[in-house]
Amino acid sequence: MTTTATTGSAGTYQPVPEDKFSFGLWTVGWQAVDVFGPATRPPMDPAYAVHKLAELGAWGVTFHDNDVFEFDADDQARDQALASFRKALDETGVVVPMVTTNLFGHPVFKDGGFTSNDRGVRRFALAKVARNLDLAAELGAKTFVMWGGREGAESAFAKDVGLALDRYREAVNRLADYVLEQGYDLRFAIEPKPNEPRGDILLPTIGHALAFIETLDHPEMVGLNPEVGHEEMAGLNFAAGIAQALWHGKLFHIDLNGQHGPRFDQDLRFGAGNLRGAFALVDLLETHGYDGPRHFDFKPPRTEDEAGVWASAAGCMRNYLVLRERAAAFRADPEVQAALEESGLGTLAEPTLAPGETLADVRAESHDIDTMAARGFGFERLDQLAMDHLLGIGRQSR
Ligand SMILES: [Mn+2]
Repeated sequence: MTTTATTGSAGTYQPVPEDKFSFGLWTVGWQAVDVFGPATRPPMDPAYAVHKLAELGAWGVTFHDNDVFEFDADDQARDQALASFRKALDETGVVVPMVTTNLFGHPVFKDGGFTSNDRGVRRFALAKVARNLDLAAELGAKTFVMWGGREGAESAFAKDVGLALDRYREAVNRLADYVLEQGYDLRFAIEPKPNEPRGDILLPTIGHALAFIETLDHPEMVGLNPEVGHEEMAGLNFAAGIAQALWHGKLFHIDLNGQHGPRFDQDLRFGAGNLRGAFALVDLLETHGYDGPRHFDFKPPRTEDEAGVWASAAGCMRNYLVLRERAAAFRADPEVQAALEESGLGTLAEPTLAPGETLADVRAESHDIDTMAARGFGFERLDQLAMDHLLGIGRQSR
């Protein structure tokens, strides 16, 4: 490792492996092809990306199968590409916490993988994922992400959503069976997204995916990999969605990036876009026991050369560390603690009925409605304190 774990990152915003920052190969390696124009950057060798990420202080790297070897690679080409990648992992100490499969790039997947209307495509998709599960287990990954970007439709009449969900469930069930048969220490994480590339994607939000997971044969093996931008594209509050995912015990992994509200998937670096949302998210992750990877799934904009790519990647980690520091200062501030007390938040932990009480007891008591109705909760003051801390205005200067 080029960074030292002993100095820690406090005050310097220099990431260390203990911060558990990880990046997809497809993020820094994105050649910036978009709908309106070709690549603006040359391809990046995965081994080179691993070395550069290690220099920046990253702990882990993640990938789709075809980020490392071509879709049509023969066994020899696949082995060669993997050998080069593994060598870089060994040389740097960078780990592979998560692996995922590309079921969206090749034209064969134009109507999806697990839910294509073509049964042959569905069978091929399962085979491709199973082979990639073997690789994930070999590399020590603990999480296997499923982003079904092409699982969906452009028109209501192209897809029977119920039948498609049957096939989605069948696929996840069979793959979970395979993981159990092989004895792999792997869990699945479904990544919701409302649209793009399909007009409408199946399992579009955290809520849809949570409900789907409960219908599986092995729901305990399947959780979520929510992405900031994907929920915000749907106009939803990401931190609130993450709080519910944590409440269900389903936050297996997370994709951190930035987004300016409902529009195309921007994949900005973490902290760009909705900064207040990012602050709330970091505060939540750091105070509610999430100990998984802090994984960045962003795309350095098309305007950037390679130096800009690394600046963007470094910015993701720096912004997380700054927000983590600000969130800790917010929580430690006595004025904040007083405002939290005034807000009544602490009493939300108290069951509404005391042990042994019944609804009849509640109905029989006299309720002081006028006093309760007149009460202020002080949420604006609390939120302004949060804003002050986010803006770096300490207690002393207030
Ligand atoms: Mn995205």
